[in-house]
Amino acid sequence: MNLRLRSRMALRKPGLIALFDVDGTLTAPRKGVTPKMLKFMQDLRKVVTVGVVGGSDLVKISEQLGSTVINDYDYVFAENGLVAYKDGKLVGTQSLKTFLGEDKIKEFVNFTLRYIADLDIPIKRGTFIEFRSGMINVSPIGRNCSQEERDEFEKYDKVHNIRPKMVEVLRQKFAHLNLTFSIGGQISFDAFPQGWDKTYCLKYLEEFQEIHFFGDKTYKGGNDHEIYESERTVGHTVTSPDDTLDQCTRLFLDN
Ligand code: M1P
Repeated sequence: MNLRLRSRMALRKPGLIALFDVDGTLTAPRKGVTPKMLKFMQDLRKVVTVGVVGGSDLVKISEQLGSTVINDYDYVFAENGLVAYKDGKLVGTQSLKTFLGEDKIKEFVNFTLRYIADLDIPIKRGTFIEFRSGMINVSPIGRNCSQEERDEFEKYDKVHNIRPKMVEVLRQKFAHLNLTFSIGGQISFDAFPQGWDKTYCLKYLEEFQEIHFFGDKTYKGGNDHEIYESERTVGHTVTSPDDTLDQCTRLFLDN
């Protein structure tokens, strides 16, 4: 960090952090950040500490927010904070493999793949299960569908409830694993142990008394709900990246 940046940051309001979800909050779903938002975040970082917390893994967050993301924000929490970076350095990871063990993971993967095999949806592609550090991501259409196919699936799912129905079946079948299922994006859902939702990242933010969280899926069942509701945060619901920009300007820059 250069000296000018360091001295500007010394003026930032202590004890306060602005924490942002990614899809629908900083960017359009699974799309790249706009130059306007990038510039805004740089300006905001001069007055408050900033962080991002996404459901996606770091590869996807970097595709969307840029390859320098871990240095562009004070905190970057991938996979809900199960993979955590502070000041560009990895400060913690959680392992689903260690937590659940291979047998339970295999049971889950086998059942889920069979369920998808029997699913009658218009198109299927590849990568139906993505195993991550702290969660399993399941996509009925397959993660390597095109953008157009992704948008079509999202529309189809809204009518036919493919994901909610599948989640209900898995929730019952794997009740003994105490998993949380979260539909955070367009084509998939995440499965992780209870408590490994976005509130998980708060354990890295003990030094902050005022944590402003901004997210679009703050409703019950959305993947921003728990952190939005947490008594440790001041929750803000946004409707788009532009709304994030407006709300933050009013809160942090207009005085
Ligand atoms: O917005 C967060 C979600 O983004 C992706 O969802 P999808 O590919 O379904 O649009 C995934 O990375 C998912 O894990 C994440 O929660």
